Order: sequence, then C-alpha cells, then structure tokens
Amino acid sequence: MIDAILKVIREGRHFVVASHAHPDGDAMASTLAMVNFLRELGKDAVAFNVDGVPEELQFLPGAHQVVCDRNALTSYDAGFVLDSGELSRAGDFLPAYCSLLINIDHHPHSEPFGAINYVDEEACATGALIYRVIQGAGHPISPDVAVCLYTAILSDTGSFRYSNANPEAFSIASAMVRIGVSPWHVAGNLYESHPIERIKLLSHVLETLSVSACGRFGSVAVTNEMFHATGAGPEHTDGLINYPRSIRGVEVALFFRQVDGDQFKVSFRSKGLVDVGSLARELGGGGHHNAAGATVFGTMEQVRRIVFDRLNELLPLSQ
Ligand SMILES: [Mn+2]
Repeated sequence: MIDAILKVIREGRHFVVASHAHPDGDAMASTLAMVNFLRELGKDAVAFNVDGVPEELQFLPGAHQVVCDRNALTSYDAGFVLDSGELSRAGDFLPAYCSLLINIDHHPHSEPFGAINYVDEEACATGALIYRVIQGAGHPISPDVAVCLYTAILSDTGSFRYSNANPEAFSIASAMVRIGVSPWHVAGNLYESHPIERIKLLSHVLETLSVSACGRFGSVAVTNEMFHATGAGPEHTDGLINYPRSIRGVEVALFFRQVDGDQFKVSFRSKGLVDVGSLARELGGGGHHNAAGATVFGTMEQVRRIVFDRLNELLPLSQ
C-alpha cells in the first residue's frame, strides 16, 4: 500500500492535500506534514481545507499557505484526502481537480473513495500513517514535518490520554522530540492560547450542564444566542464536551450545538461502554466507537429527549 503511494508521488509533480472540514489537530497537521514532505522532495504541493486553519493550529509550518477557496485549485496528478472518513467531509468536488485520489485514514468505515485507500483503524492518528509513508520513502523527517506529526498525534490521542495512545503513538512522539520538537511549544499553542471569547462562551455553556438521574450521561449545549452574547463562534466550541465527560461516573458525554433554529449538531463521547458511533449512524451521522456526531432536528428539549431516551435504552444493556 505504501509502495503504491510512493509510486504515485515519484511519478507525479503537482499534488493537493486535503482533509475534513472544521479540521482538528490531526487533520490539519497531517495535511501540513504531507505537504512539507512533498515540497522537500521537490514536488509542487498545495494544502487545501474548505474551512482553513483554526487559530490554535496556525503555528504549524506551512499553515499560512493553506488554500480554502476551491476556485484557487488547478489540476493535480494526485489528491491526498486525509483523516476524512468520507470524501464529502473534505469536498465532493476534489475528483474534478485530481487525476486520482489517495485516501489515508484511520476512521473505521472509512469509505474507499480513493484509487488507493490506505486505511488502518488501529493507527492512533492519520499522522502516524503519514509517518509510515515518509519512513517508507527513506526520507529523513525534517524539523517542520516533525512538529506536524507530533501535533497530529498529541491532538488525536487527547495528549496521550485516550485508548488510541498505543506504543506507536509514543514511539513516533519520542522520535519527533529527539528530532527537536518542543512539547511545550506545541502544547502552549494548542491548549494555552485561547481567545477570550472562548472562555466567555465556556461560562455560558457550563450553565447548561445537565447530568441524567442515573449519573451516567451528561451534556452541555451552545446556542446561537450565546455566540451573539460573547462574540464567539462554532470554532470556539472544540473540547467543551470534555466538561461533562470529566464528571465521575459519566459514561457518555453529549454536546448540543444549535446550527439553525431547530437544527442541532450532537457530538458524542463515550468512555467505552456504549458504541456512540453506531448510535450516531442510527441518527444519520457517523463516527468511532468512542467519538461520533449527528445532526438532529427539533427544539433543544426535543433533541435532548431523543438522544437521552435512546441512551437510556442502550446503557442498561451495556452494564
Ligand atoms: Mn484523526
């Protein structure tokens, strides 16, 4: 699989590297690791993301050249789609610009939309798969690539706290630190550079904290009114689900975000007993066993009721 990818890289000259909308640390840092690697090989490589680069990831090497306007795309020998699960999350229009697509991902049920699909759901992060590709090329990891790969893995393992923090996660991180990555530099940018709007939003969001009578699921919510009141936006909501999740006894945490009047995006985080990925698919969404999302229609109360009722049915079964 890696050989097939390396052959495409060797034979091509112009590449685009994309990842899913609303990119997280793994999506964006994997994109930039790949782009920096391709440029080091003398290739012409463009990083693309429909939503651009979130503030906390703008320290990554190459972040300021990320393209978010599809009209700026030209034609490419190959397009890499990273960490996306399905093509539509990165851009349904990408095939029109690329002779072929390469899907590199660690999401279970990742759709085989590429001519090459390098999917390993055991991998801690897409960044780990990019590391394997670069290793396969026998190319030395540059300091720029190293900071990207370290960030991808740090971010997707929740700072090495989640169950995907496997030996490979630590071994790649260790190699990256040996190359010169400063863990404090990365962590400081990722976790201690919040805009004040986010902390103001947090104070509103925590007011909505609710825990079920059984104590095993908890939620917080954000409404458009809160965005107006604080000047914050959806980009400032990452990680807010960790507050209900961090409560002792809570098995499943939920985050409700109002998209429109009666449309809510629901994020799920499970500590393992409940497969929230299948629950989310039942609701028309998708995701992993422990992290998933779906869009549900109704008033805030109706949406909460739909999801809580379903969880009530699932939780006793999983005891
Ligand atoms: Mn990922």
